[in-house]
Amino acid sequence: MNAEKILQAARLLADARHVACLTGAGVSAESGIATFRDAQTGHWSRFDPQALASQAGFAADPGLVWRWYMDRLESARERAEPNAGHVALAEIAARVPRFTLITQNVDDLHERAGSTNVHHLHGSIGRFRCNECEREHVLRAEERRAEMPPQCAVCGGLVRPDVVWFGEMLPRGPIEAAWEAATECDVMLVVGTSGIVYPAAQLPYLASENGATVIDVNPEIGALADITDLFLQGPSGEVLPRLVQALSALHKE
Ligand code: BJW
Ligand code: ZN
Repeated sequence: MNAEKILQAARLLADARHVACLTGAGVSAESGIATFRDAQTGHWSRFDPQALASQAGFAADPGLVWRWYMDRLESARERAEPNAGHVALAEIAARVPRFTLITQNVDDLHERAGSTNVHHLHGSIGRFRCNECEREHVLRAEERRAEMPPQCAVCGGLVRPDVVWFGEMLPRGPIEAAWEAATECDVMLVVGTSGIVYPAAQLPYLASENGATVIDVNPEIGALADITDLFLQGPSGEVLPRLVQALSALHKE
């Protein structure tokens, strides 16, 4: 990653009034959490995450979907720690007048790295609700190990993680906050997303149409290439700390 591009990005952040940041699975990759479209590892490599993360997948095999989420919950909550990329985003937030963090991730690594007010577009892997009546379900330890999802105490429906599957609506609060930030920001920092899942992928377009500069941090050139003004190629755990360093140096000038 060339130092001139890092400095250019730091200058854009230093001059911004409002930075909106959209993160995807790539920001958690260096914490050991598998992304969706990169190769899955181990037991789960035989299954298509896009098929599992759907109402049809749950109906076809609720036990399989339940085990997938329980394994992912364990890796996200018990094995994974925030990485240098998550920490750097919390540090950038502290150095700009306004920072809105929008994530597609269902883990809580941004919060654990010190970010506050995180808008989770696709829900949280640590909350549960009934698939029928939507009532919240507090998960018991033995239910985590079970082969089948628990049943709702009220209606008997199957319990599922409070995440957004394909074909489902995104939660109103986070999507409204994200839309407003994308419309108003002067810099849109996109980190670790393939940019192919909508409506989240619309946000950088919206920001660009409204005059914001789009900075993309990713090891691979992806679907957002057309509207990216500055591409910082590399893993976010390496690129973002360098951006923080450059931003701090500018503040001291
Ligand atoms: C690194 C890295 C490192 C690696 N550092 N980077 C308009 C057009 C076309 C289709 C649609 C549309 N509107 C809606 C749709 C349908 C659908 C959709 O988008 N389909 C597409 C596949 C085409 N969208 C929906 O259904 C959404 N709902 C909706 O629109 O409701 C209205 C509606 C209802 C009914 C009918 C029609 C409309 C809901 C989408 C929900 C997505 N849910 C999931 C699962 C969440 C729960 C769970 O975690 O299990 O969300 S799917 C999955 O994809 C997950 C992710 O949040 C999401 C995005 O993936 P992400 O984060 O970008 O990860 P990857 O793996 O794709 O990419 C990783 C990236 O990281 C790569 O670029 C790597 O290079 C990079 N990377 N290492 C930095 N170290
Ligand atoms: Zn119920």
